[in-house]
Amino acid sequence: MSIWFTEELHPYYRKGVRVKRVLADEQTQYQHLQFVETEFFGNAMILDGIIQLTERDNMGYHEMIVHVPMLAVGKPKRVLIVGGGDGGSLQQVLRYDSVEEAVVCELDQRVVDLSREYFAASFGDPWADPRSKLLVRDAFGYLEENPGQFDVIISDTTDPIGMAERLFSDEFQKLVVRALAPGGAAATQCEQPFFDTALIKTIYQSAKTLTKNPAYYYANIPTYPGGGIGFMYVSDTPWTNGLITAYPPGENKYLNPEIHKGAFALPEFFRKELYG
Ligand code: SPD
Repeated sequence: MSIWFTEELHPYYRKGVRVKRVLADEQTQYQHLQFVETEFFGNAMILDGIIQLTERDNMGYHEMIVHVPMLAVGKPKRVLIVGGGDGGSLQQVLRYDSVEEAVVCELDQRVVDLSREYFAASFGDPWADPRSKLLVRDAFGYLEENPGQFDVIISDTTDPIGMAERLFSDEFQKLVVRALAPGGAAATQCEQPFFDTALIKTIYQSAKTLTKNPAYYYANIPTYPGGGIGFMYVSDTPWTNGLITAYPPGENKYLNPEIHKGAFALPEFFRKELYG
């Protein structure tokens, strides 16, 4: 049997992947959680009807959201991942020998449990690393309690719908910047230039009032709307510092020096909108 899964994040745009079989389908305390085996993209996790990641194309997302701020900072020791219960960002963070602690603040334990099962072939078990610390709780309170604590903060979130909407607020961004150590850097999942221009602009303008060198960058991920997604880099430290930092041990599948630089090049309509 083979079926199409179609996603409609925006009311005017749809995309689909062919699914071989459903691996898990449950309503957790927070959301509708599904794992499917797809025809081309390997296993995929779907939350409330929206594809979060697939085994085949997640590397563009996880390598870019993690390594851009990590390389800019140089030798990050303490890292916080907000969301990220699938373990993909954690796996990339743990490649750095300098990392002493990687805290993951994930609300939904079931996302962690089922990802450990269905993404084991891709991510191994990053949770077993003694530097990993899983906190099953809301990130707002944790950020409030930890000012100046983290060299890097990665907001590996879902889309700004329902309970995730406030992770795209000014209030959240202020807490993230406040939780950074001096010279620290944050990267946050920041949607799609064509579909979410106004939201991205608001987030950039807020980042600009909080830090000296925010910038937007982009990665190609075929299973996301529009074929890709962007990130907001938020820091006093320029992202360009990362261009001269050696990569951590392990293999990059997406990032290379040209991609790193090119990711910050924006289409003219969007560059004007964002930077004026
Ligand atoms: N429109 C889909 C955006 C998904 C962003 N979250 C991905 C989580 C991967 N760790």
